[in-house]
Amino acid sequence: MPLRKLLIANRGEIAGRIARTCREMGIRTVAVYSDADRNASHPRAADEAVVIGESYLDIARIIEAAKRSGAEAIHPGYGFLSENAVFAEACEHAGLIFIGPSADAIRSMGSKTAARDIAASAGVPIVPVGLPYDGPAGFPVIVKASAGGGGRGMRIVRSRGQLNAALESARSEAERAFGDGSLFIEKYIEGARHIEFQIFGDRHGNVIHLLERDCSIQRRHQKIVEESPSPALNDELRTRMGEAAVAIGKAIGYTNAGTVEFLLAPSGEFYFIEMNTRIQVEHPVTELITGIDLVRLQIEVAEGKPLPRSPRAIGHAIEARLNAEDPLNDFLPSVGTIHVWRPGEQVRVDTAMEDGAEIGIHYDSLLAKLIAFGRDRETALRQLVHALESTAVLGVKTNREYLLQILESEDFHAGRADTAFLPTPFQVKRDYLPYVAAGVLHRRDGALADYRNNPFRDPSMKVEIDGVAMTVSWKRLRDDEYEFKTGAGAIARVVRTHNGLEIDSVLRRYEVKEAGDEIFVWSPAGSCAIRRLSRHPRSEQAGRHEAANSPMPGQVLRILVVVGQSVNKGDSLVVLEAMKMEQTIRTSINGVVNAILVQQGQVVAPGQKLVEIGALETNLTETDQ
Ligand code: MV4
Repeated sequence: MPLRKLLIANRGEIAGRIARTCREMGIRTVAVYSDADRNASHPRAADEAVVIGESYLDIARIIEAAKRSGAEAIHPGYGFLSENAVFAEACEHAGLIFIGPSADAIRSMGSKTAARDIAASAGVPIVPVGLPYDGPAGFPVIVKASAGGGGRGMRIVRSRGQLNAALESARSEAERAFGDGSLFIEKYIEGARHIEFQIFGDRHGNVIHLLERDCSIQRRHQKIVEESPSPALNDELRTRMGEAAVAIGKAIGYTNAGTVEFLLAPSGEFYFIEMNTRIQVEHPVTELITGIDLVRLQIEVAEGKPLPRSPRAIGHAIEARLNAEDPLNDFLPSVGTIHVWRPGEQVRVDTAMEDGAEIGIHYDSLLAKLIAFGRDRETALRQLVHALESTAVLGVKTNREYLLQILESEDFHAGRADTAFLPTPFQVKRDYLPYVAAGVLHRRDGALADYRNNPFRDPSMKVEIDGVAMTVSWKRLRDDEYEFKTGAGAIARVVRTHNGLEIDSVLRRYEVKEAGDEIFVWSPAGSCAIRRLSRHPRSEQAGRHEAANSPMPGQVLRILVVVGQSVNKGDSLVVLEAMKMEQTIRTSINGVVNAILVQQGQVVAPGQKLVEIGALETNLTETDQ
């Protein structure tokens, strides 16, 4: 019986994406949204929507919403409950079709060690395991959490001396992340690439693969650039890895969409590492080269339809994940209002963003996926770079320039990027004058341009950009012509025109948005947030106190100190969480905890004081401490 109504148990870009395919299929959709997502865009992407309270993990509320709305099926998307066997079972028990694999398949692949055993039994190569008792020959190894994936609880260990500490820290991280601290150890494959195969199983025993995706470019195990096909595979290797992926699917009678992850060693040997039993963030690159809508195929397989024959692929697709994070501040999350949202054109854009969208700390940092398709890799790459350069986001910091740095690097261009390619430190050598000139001159009313607090001096402004404080002054030469200077001596002649700013004879367009004490400036060459600083430097705090401030917006997860406790430089004080990432705040001085200014669970803003430390009265010199 063809489906008529489907509930999407997810949010953000994937919710809108699933709704789009359902609309094309003539299936009515029900969205669910949390209290924090009341004004998000995804509820409007569906035919109707139901509020489900605090969390997208509330199985009872989601099932109840499906029953009340008359939905016959639930699509979990990715993340949240998408690999939760209990949820899959709850759907079936409620008479709802779960758009995904069986609960048993989810369960069997949920344990990384059980998954390895299944792969080995299917004759698929797995990474050699075991403690390297036979001396240094066994190193390096990698410690992994049996219950985890995606890098949580993972440690690379290069010598015996590091092993115990690594096991201890991996165990506690795995305990915290998965409630299960059990670990296993593998031989670490140096310079490996992360190659994953999309597989599909139907309810007639067929299992096919839809080729591979190269996901080697990850930052702290978060994928940021993915492509298909992989520049590292030849047809022979592709055939063997595809057969291995299908063999694993067949070994467990897999149905619906799944992804088999491999490591490809520089030697050309490949090893199974884990299997994901859901649709993945990066599925669009597979869709663009095969011409198959994977969400449509998921629904058709769930309706009992047979799979198509394995597709022939054409061309090349590359995806970049645009995140709300600050590459110049350790990629900490960036929150705020999206005053201007204008993604690049000529590429596929999967997003839930729009002008005025609020970016908070509760959900992950993904703003959009930009996916370019071309007849070959160079064409796709050129299109993606162009689209990213013309993507304007004003109101939050993003990794746009970082993505451009990766895509334009020689290693990426040559297809040499393996898992060790990152973290290339993000360098930005920017001439800030054009951005400040754009910020000052964007107000036609001259409110900033003519601002001066001293009639005998040129107008000037004290600002901070990318964490660098500077004073910029300017003077009007004639009509719309100005001369701008920085305290460091940089100078530029700027003419304001209707087409943008002509700076030292080069015309560029800028987009500017003021919000509070920040001026967001965007140009194709780059974007930045200019924070206006008060003219009078803050009175130096008495040297006796220091407040540990929050470096980012977040929620207080754990408070690790008590009032009166002595602390040494580098000791952990508070753990914050934002966008599913934990950040430990440490003290930068020796002292005693004078006051704890926050409570567990409290949401804090960037710069907010968390803990006050009284400096120790000591004449110890730095070297003695
Ligand atoms: C590995 C590995 C090398 N050797 N296992 C990363 C998360 C999960 N998907 C599996 N991952 C890896 N497992 C062995 N035996 C390399 C990765 C890996 C990786 C490791 C460190 C830093 C970045 C990485 C990116 C992709 C894969």
